[in-house]
Amino acid sequence: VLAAGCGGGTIGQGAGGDPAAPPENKNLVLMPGVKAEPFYISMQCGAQEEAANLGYQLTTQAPDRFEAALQTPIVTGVLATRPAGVLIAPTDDVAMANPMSQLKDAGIKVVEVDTRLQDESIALSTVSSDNEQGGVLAARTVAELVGGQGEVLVLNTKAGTSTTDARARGFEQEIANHPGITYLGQEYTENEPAVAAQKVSATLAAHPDLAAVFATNLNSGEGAATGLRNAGKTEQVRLVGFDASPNQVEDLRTGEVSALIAQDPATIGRQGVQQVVAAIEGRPVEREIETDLVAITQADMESKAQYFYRTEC
Ligand code: T6T
Repeated sequence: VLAAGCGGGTIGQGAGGDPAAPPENKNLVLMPGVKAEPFYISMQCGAQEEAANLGYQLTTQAPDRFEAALQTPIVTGVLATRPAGVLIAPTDDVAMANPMSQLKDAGIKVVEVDTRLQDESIALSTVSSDNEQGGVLAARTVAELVGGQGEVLVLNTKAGTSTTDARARGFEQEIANHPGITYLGQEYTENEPAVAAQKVSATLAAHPDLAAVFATNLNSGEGAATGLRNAGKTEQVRLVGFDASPNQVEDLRTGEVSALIAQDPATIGRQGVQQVVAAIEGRPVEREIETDLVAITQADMESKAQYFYRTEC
């Protein structure tokens, strides 16, 4: 199999090659979990900037929905173009192992950004927030907002999403330390805002005294806010959401959201590029890199505007 983009020169580069000789293939591909979504757009901005700094070209390819069945053919297509390295947010912690291992077997350097596989032998590095700790932080924030009393729901996205599973796990562990809180368990939204809104309505019908909702990501948070608005319950129910999209930030400003746990996706993108380039150039790579999380409330939102996500670079 010939490597595309290696016209006339040496094919091998990076680890195992001559570290003094610059690699000829300087193409990187970023594969976010879903297209046109502020978390991943912000990640792309950071990644593009860092790739340009380091003299690499970075393109982005993402599925229309956060779904392994849609991301798999994208990975297969990228494989055929033989980039030197990829940054990928696997949409399922098991189903994406097979397509990603094909990248690795082809000698392409693989770095995970945001989400990860259960199989730790495929990616060289994983750059993400401490999602479990983020769930703990969300639980403490919820407990404080409701004065340690009342019924609480978690809106998760899709089982098999490593990040949101970890957030829900951290939340469940911490909320158990608050005996006045009745934990209603978690509902899955399939990462669709409309499903999130509908799960909130259904929960309110069964639990009219619902005190709080923790939404484990952007789409479930935006959908939960819609569900509360539709039911006229934004004053009664405290909503804490992961991420900081423009809609989420606007809902925080109006008080319909009580707190946001923002990530630092631009830094995830930048660090991901640094790691994949280190691998390509035969330098040491860090297996795990953790980026910041910050809780934002209406009271401190003006001083934390640098954490708001972007919709363009
Ligand atoms: O919360 C982020 C990301 O961390 C998660 O893995 C999937 O959902 C988001 O992209 C937000 O929609």
